[in-house]
Amino acid sequence: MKFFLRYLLPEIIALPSGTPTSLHSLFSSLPTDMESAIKTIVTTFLSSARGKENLDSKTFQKMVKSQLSGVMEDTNSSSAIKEMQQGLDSDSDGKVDFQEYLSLIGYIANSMSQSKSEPTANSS
Ligand SMILES: [Ca+2]
Repeated sequence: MKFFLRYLLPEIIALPSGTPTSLHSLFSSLPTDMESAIKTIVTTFLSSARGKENLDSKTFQKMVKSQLSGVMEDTNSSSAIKEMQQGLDSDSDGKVDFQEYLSLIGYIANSMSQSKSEPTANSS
């Protein structure tokens, strides 16, 4: 499970090459909940993409249906997922790359935080 750190870190933060990174040893001990969550987000993308850089339409459909049906409505509707994919597709190549996938995660996280912090108006 260490490989993806090596794979991603140089792109996210430019570490001087050859620097032994303390971040690297982070995952040799038990990960925290947050680390596990981030790891899951990354590995879900990587395993869905199966070695490719993008999720094609079909793969994205499958991933959303199998992974996000608990937090999102309409995951049983292929056209709704297609529509969402088009909304995420910032470079309009018809596929979902890692950044676009992260936008989806961000969107979901944002929705979750709002639904938790906003008092339910009708309940008072
Ligand atoms: Ca794209």
